[in-house]
Amino acid sequence: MSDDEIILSELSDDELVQQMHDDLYDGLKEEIEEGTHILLERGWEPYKVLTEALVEGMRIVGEDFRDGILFVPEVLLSANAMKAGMAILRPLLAATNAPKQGKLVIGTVKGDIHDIGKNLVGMMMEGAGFDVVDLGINNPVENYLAAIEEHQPDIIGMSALLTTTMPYMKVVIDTMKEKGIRDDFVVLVGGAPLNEEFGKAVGADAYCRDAAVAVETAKEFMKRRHNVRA
Ligand code: B1M
Repeated sequence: MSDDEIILSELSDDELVQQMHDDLYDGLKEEIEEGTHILLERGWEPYKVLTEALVEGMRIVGEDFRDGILFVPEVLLSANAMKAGMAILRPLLAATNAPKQGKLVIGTVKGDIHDIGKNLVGMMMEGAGFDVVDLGINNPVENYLAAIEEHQPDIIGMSALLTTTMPYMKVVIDTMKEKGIRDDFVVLVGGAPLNEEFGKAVGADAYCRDAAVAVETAKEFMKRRHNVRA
């Protein structure tokens, strides 16, 4: 151990969160895992660890990626570190006694390989009592249609992080319309470059700003569906 090595467990909560932002920036997977465990042991709620230590750290990475200070290989390491922290939180977020809500099929659209936000939405939805079928990344419309057929979900969720891939959501929704099945499902969309207006323009039922909004929106739509059926 070098003299200047930082002992994470000796830091205060604020210092540790700050250090985790730095470690995420530097793509240090093991440190992120350790920091996540320490915050949980100190009694932090998994959601607080997720938002304040991990998501906030990734926001900083995103700014420097945008400004050309960080490049793809470095951001990939950050993403790996983030995923390692998320893997620790996942069972904790999913382990609620929430009543069963319904089924969600979710995937990142064709041409797009960003999956952290989608994974986060999936985790939070599981925690809220939804069964989640995750289609992964780079999904052509055929994948959504096949999953609809196989899993008979209540909700279709689509994620896109690129301005070049977000229009593909309309391709999926238009194909559902052509097949006469659009109104059988709730369609929710999300991803950093989207907004409310875009969600309306592509014909989604709602745009979800973040994972917490996705959960609330999904629950609201399930309530409406149950009322209509009743
Ligand atoms: Co990329 N990337 N990236 N990237 N990347 C962005 C998106 C970018 C904004 C960075 C920047 O310039 N500031 C920019 C897009 C610019 C644009 O389109 N105008 C960009 C670019 C340009 C690229 C490449 C083209 C770079 C290149 O190759 N030159 C390339 C494209 C690859 C491809 O997809 N074909 C690329 C690649 C990558 C990596 C592979 C290195 C890596 C992805 C790793 C991975 O996901 N496994 C990566 C990353 C990590 C990012 C940033 C830095 C972070 C994204 C992220 O994970 N955020 C991102 C910068 C940014 O977004 N500001 C950037 C954290 C996550 C929790 O937030 O995904 O927004 P987010 O999810 C939120 C909400 O949006 C919402 O809830 C989530 C949780 O609260 N939400 C949903 C998301 N999906 C939802 C679905 C729903 C509901 C809500 O359904 C119901």
